[in-house]
Amino acid sequence: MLVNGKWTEDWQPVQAKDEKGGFVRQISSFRNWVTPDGNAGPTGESGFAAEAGRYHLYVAYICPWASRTLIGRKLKGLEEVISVSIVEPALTKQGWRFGDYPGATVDEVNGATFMHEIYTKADPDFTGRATVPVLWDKKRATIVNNESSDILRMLNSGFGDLACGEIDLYPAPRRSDIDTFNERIYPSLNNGVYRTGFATTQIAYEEAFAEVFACLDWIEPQLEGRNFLFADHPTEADIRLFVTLVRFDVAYHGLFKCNLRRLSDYANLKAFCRRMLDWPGIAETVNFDHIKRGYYSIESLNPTRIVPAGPALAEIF
Ligand SMILES: N[C@@H](CCC(=O)N[C@@H](CS)C(=O)NCC(=O)O)C(=O)O
Repeated sequence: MLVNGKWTEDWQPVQAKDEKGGFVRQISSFRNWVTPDGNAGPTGESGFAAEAGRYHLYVAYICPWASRTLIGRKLKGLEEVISVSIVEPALTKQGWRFGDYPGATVDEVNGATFMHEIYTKADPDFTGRATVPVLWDKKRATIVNNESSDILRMLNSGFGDLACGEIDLYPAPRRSDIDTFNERIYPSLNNGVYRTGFATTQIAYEEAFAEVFACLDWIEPQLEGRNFLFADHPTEADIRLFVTLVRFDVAYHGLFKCNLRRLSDYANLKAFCRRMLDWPGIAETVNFDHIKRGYYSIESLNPTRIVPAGPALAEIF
């Protein structure tokens, strides 16, 4: 991670934990918003007006948080408006790296080799982990925002007429349902699988494990007879659910020891994932090779870094 702008330590040993050995995720630190007129959003400062070609997304295919933003960019038809760089799947001693691994890209905007260079470009004294996703402003040469839930929401409404208006990811009549759903699944499922996988005590592991499966059991009947959670098309809630479910059997079940059941044992959740994958644009954001290789290269959980041979996406969904 970076300390006062200097890359100081290996990524692996420095996952933060609480007094019970539970995994603690870093709070995102850049919280500005792109808005149609450049006025300030709910947090941060003003001056980030929607413009084609001005903003750039830094993502990893392995990462569920970054994948939220890749899906949002597709569903809102913003591919020509916002450019993208994709890091290689395996974290290096210096964090995420750009390069020529199949499916990854170089950084054509800043010419960086490592993601941490993007953070120090924005703030030469930055302290923290150099996480993805990052929304970068080419004009002001700074990070607009590095919190995926903010970025997903600004992709929906911050780009005004530049975005496709056909799909509203946060429809007004269902906002409180979507918020309630998001708040329920973030700690217990989206971050719950990480709390399970990175627990350093038995008790922290078992608590997180129980929450993961209680949450899946709670969602399964909600999808009975429904294509999507709150509309006849995917909303934020579906995106935030999908990015965790699609990684479940291939990464979380094995590596993170979330193994009470497989995702594919849940008929409605599995069918939901298939529908999401069939929605135009979504399957292109799912790179199973990156997901597998990325998770299984986490040395603290898999010292041999052997990547399991199975299962393939088509075998699960
Ligand atoms: N709050 C962030 C979390 C992002 C995050 O934790 N990304 C992980 C990848 S899945 C990362 O970049 N980790 C690198 C590190 O921790 O050094 C968000 O939702 O945008």
